[in-house]
Amino acid sequence: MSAPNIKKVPTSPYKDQHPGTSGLRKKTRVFMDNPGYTENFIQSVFNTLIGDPDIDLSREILAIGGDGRYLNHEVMQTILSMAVANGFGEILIPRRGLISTPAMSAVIRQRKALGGFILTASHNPGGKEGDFGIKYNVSNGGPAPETFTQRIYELSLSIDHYLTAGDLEFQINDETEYQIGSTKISVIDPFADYQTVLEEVFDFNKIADLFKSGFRMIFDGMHGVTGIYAKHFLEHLLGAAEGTVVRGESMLDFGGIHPDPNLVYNSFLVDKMMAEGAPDFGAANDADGDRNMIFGYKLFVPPGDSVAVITDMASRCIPGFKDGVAGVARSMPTSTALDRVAKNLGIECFETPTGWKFFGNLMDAGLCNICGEESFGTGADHIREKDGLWAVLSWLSIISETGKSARDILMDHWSRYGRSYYERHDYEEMDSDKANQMFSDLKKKLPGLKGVNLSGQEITRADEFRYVDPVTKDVSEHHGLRFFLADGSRIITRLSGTGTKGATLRIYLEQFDAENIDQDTTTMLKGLSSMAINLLEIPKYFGSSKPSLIT
Ligand code: VG1
Ligand code: CO
Repeated sequence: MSAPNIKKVPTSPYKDQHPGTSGLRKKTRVFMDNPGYTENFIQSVFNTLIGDPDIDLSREILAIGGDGRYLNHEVMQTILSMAVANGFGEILIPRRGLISTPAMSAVIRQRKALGGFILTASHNPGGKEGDFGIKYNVSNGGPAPETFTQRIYELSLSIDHYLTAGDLEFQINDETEYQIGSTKISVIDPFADYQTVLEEVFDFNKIADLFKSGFRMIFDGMHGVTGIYAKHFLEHLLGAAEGTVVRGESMLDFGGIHPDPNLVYNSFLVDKMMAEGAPDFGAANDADGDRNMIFGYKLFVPPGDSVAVITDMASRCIPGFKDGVAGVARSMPTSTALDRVAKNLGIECFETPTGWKFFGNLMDAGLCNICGEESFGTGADHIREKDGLWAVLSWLSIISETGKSARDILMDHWSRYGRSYYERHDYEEMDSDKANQMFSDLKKKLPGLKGVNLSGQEITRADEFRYVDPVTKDVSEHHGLRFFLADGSRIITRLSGTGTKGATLRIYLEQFDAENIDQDTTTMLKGLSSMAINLLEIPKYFGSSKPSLIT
């Protein structure tokens, strides 16, 4: 193509472009119906980069890809044109513009890119009436840290123009390289870099032997982007039977399903794995492939336990950890199962705010290698994102090395360490004013709650979680209210930063039992759940006390 015709387009700011827990997420229509909405945000990211005196875009590489949801293609073309106009040296595009969040993290790291856009609203539904989103990841491959997202937001409030090379239609379907003006466009393989980093961690031959022995699994791609990865890795490279991957084709609206792998939104897999004659192992990923749900035969493995088991078994079963695990981290509301393993291994367990962006500094500094979140996120320092496929390969490695079933592995774990019964109760699409009122009322009550008796149990501590990054010393505040009870149980509440309608209140419940390890979670947590409803006065603010989602 010839030299691009660069245009400076006047625009006026939108006031709501504050990236949340992970990226900017809105209803798809917000991106479609508001002129310049996408362009303003993208230019604000570029302006944040340009504002750094050490950065010269003409010497930098930018990666762009997405989870295949509605608008993926259009926004991809918009960003390409803007990246050319802003003078990037090279732009990397995965074939057909499709890439998972973990694979994008690998691309950025392996190719030393300055950063990358991932077009996804992650586990949120897609389609014209669903959600769209844009994540920006920085040069370590991880989500932009808070200081960076804050700067994007500030610049978005005063933006007055953006640069574009116009309505060019970029060829992104086949692997190729071409030049537009001074920018090189490289359409790349979406698997290669990711495969390189995974092969450094896992023994693929060993996992292949497991499948050769007749081991059966089911992988549910939920019509997001991970289906193509699961087919490539599990069926083609590791020899899992054809048909192992179900709902594997990427679809614009994910076939109408809510691509969030939990017990409610993925009842499809629950039904398959809880049935007589179920396969030995089951897993699902969310739309952009960073979340995972794991099942053994007729057994759900809770995410907080999954990361604890993987950490406990890593040095024995996963070659990348043969020298041991340096440290681990979990988000504050996540179950303390991981803390007990860390204690046993004699390593540190860091407690961070919710969102993967807080793990990056710890990993970069070599302080931790394995991380987990209660929201079905598990991962390690081979990249800087949570990684659904990594969790699956970790379990397959443990199963193949120990020769035990996932069920026996989890039961052994609980009998050695005890079990944290754990549940998250969500109240979705609530009135935002009422939710904010509830939080401000509760915060005022915090100092007086210590020693208060709650249905027979004393509150031993009540506070608001505040995080000081051990590496940068950056302080991050308002990350949830915590209530600790005399028997060690915890009630935690915070507002979601990924919703796109009203407020979503999350209540996290955790109760430890050293001996009774095979009880029903809901029954075990009944008492704690009603204590939480009373303590937080849910009916007073929201009318009903019934959560809309329990995971
Ligand atoms: C939720 C989860 C959080 C996760 C985030 C992004 O955030 O609770 O643990 O990191 O989603 O996940 P919030 O603020 O709604 O609670 V993903 O897979 O959507 O990028
Ligand atoms: Co996701």
